[in-house]
Amino acid sequence: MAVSKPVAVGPIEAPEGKKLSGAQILCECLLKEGVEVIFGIPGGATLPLYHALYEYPIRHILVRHEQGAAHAADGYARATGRPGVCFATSGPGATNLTSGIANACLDSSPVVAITGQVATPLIGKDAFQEVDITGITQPITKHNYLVTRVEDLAPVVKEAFYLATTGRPGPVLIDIPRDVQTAKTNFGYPKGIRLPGYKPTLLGHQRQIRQAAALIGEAERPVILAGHGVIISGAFADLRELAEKGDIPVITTLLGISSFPESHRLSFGIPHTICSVYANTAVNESDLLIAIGMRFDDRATGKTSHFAPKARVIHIDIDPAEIGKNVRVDVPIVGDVKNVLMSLNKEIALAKHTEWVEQINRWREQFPLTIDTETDVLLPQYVVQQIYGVTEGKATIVTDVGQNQMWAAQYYCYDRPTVSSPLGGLGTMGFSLPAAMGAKVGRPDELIWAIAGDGGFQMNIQELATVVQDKIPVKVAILNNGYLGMIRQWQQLFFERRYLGSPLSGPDFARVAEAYGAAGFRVTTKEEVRPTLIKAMEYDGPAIVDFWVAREENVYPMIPPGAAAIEMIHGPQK
Ligand SMILES: Cc1ncc(C[n+]2csc(CCOP(=O)(O)OP(=O)(O)O)c2C)c(N)n1
Repeated sequence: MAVSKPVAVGPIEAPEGKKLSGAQILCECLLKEGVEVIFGIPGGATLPLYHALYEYPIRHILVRHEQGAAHAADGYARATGRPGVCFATSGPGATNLTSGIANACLDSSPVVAITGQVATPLIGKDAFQEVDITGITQPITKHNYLVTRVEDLAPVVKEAFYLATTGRPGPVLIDIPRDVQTAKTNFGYPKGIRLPGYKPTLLGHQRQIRQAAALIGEAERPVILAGHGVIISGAFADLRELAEKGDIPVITTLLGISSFPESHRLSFGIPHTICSVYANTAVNESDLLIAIGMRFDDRATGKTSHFAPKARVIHIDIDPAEIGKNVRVDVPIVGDVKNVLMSLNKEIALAKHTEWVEQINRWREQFPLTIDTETDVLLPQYVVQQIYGVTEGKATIVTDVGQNQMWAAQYYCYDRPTVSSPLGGLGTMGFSLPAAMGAKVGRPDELIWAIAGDGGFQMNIQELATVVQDKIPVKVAILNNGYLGMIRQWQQLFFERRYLGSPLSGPDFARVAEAYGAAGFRVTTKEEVRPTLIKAMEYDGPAIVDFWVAREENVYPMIPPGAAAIEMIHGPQK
């Protein structure tokens, strides 16, 4: 089993004069880091931690499955910009965290996961509930630690929070054996960090910024591709300035949704395997892509060899490992998005691309995202539109994965920065309820709607107990189509309609919600949608609305597997 020591330790504050146990030291450190809440489940290997935590002013929220703890910490982190913390015991508690940790890793979310481990003399002996969680999570964390000496604990925690939140954020795991939790030492919290091998580049290189400005000046059909990095670095105003000054159309990735107001005249949707025709066409025809805080995920590009064939590429990202990883780049700029955009905006001249913007508008008119407004059938797109209408666009939307996620991306208009947190990279079913719970805990004044499919909702349905017990008034819309809908859509379009494994039964979700102590509603007609949404929002507690939507509705446009973005299937015109 790998043993990590803190790589470097800054000066330690004067000890406070008394010895503390490892468990108390952890709590002191969490307080120093400003942690206000922990999502977790206790076990034998974390009981000393819980014993100590009892005396500290940090809220503990008992989840019903550790995957829920990791997603809640992730949802909290996305909603607040502060690190989210989860606790799990050794063995199965720790392994249950892993989907949530991997999800946070792929989406650059600062989660600090703390696990109990068997006592150090038992490590490597296949002791009861022993797993090598640092080994298991090595590829899905930004860094992880097994703390074998109580003296190392405070510096490790300091480093863990620093690593999780700086540079490209990501999850960090700290594994603490039981005997380290009970051993005592003088407590002191390091004031600083010295990590010689870890120095995120924050300022972009001026020469490359000037080169980028020159390319922008020459471009006739430029497109900005804005990603999650814009949100993480809080560069909303800077992105808007770049777009407006250069008159450049903006397309956001799935994780970049809300980085640019979608009602803006220069906003043109999302390029994706499943999203808007005009966004994919604009990228295909563009002569300059300005990719900002995004990583050219295959779902954004389709077949990369055919991606944006006419464009030169400027790529701005804080993580140098992303540059040139998936697509060829002409001008790389490594740095924090906000810093780079501030410098770039000083270099670029006022420009107009009237004809190009009009051309994309014509594509939008030609291939609009439309829904059949005449039908009496309850369409999932209609439900999302109504959620937008009732919330006046002011809700934080947390989605699950599948068709529901795509409709939430297409039919809610995201105008406010930082408020949406759809999951991107791992696509973990079961994310929405626990992540919405974490977001609501972090931003109690925010209206939080989770949008889920009936499949994904059943994957972490148990967290209904948590939101009821802890009085966390999230609202959940289940787009219930009786299928693992996205899977059925693929089977229909590419696998000869062999619907094996996709038809799905479920409980009466409204009654399940009530059984847990939440409010539950079922909606089967269009007329009921709006009044029921209002009732759910007026209810002073968690509320679940089960929408019985059209069973075989598809998400369009869609790029077939292995195809280029431009080869998308448009779907029937409505
Ligand atoms: C944990 C996990 N298992 C399997 C999948 C594969 N998968 C992707 S979408 C999907 C269907 C989701 O169905 P549902 O939650 O009902 O949502 P819908 O597509 O109908 O909106 C599945 C099974 C996944 N993304 N995550």
